[in-house]
Amino acid sequence: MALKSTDLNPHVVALAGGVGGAKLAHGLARILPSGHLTVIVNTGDDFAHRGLHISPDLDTVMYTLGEIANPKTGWGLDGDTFQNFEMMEHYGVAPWFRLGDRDLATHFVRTEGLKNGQTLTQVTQQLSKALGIQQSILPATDDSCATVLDTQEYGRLEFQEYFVKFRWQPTVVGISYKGEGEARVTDAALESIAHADLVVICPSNPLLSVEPILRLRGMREAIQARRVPCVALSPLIDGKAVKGPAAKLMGELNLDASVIGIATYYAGLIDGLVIDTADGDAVAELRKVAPALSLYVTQTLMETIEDRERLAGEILKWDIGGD
Ligand code: FO1
Repeated sequence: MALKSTDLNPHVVALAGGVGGAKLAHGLARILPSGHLTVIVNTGDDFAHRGLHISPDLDTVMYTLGEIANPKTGWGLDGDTFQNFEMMEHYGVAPWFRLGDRDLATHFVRTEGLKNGQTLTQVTQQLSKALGIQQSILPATDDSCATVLDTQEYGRLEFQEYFVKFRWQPTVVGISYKGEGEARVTDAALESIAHADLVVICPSNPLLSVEPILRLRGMREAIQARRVPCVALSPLIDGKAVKGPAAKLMGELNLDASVIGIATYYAGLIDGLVIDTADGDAVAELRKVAPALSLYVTQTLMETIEDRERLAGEILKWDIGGD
C-alpha cells in the first residue's frame, strides 16, 4: 500500500528512542513542513537522579531537532561545560551520570513543572517551544514505565545504571518494562497516530527504545487500527549496532542480531523494512521469512545531516508494497 499520492506532504508519526532514532527524526523534521511530523519518544530510560527527573530520550530528540545537541555524543548540549560536575568531584561525590551546566536547566524546568502538577507532555511542549522547535515531540506516556534489566553480574539494574554506570557491559538475562499493562499511551500520542499517513519506527534499539513504547496499553492497537503503512529501519548494519548495545543484547536474549532478527522482531506490526546495502545479500532470506514485508535497500548510516535528510526523503518517496 503506497502513501496516498495526494499526500505530497504526509503526516508522519515517528517512534524514536536514543541517538540513532533522533537522527532520523531530525532528517524527517528537515524535509517535512512544520505540523507534519510528530515524534513519539521512549521514556523507559527516565530516572530520578539527585532529586531531578531526567528524561534522556526526550532531551536527545529535543536537542537534535533543535540542532543544539552535542554532535559527538548525540546527547547533552553542544558546547556545554561541566563545572557543576567538577565541583561534585571536588566534594568526592562525582556521580557516574554527567550533567552539563546548561543541560541542568532542562532538568530543573522539567522537575519543577512535574512538581507543580504539569504532565510530562506539557513540560516537553513548554521546553521544545522555548527552543523554537516546530515539530511535536511527545512522550509516549505520562505514566512511569521504567525499563529494568536483569543481569548475570549485578542482578536487577535500572536502565541508566546498566547503560551508563556499567557501560552496557553486564550480561543481560532478561528485560522488564515496569508499568507494562498500566502505563497508558497519552491522548496526544494516540491523536497523532489517528491522523498519521505513515508511521516510522526509527533505527533505535528495538528492545530498549522501541519495545517500551509498544508495550504501552493501546499503542500496538492504535498503529494496527490505522491501516496506514508502518515502516521500520534496521538499527543493525551487517549484524552490528551503529551505536549502543542492540546487537549484544539481542545475542544475549537468543534473538538473531541481524536484519532477519529485526524483521522477525517487528513481524505483524510493520509493512516495510529499510536495510543497509551491507545487508543486501539478506534480501532472499528476508523474502522467505517475511514474504509480505516490503524491503528497501539503501545506505542507512547517517553520518551527516545530509545523510539524515536523504534517508528521510527516500522513506517518504518509497512506494511501500510496490516492490
Ligand atoms: N550517556 C553516557 O554514556 N554517559 C553519561 O554521562 C550520560 C549523561 C546524560 C545526561 C543527560 C542525558 O539526556 C543523556 C545522558 N546520557 C549519557 C545518554 C543516555 O544515557 C542515553 O542517551 C539514553 O538513555 C539511551 O539512549
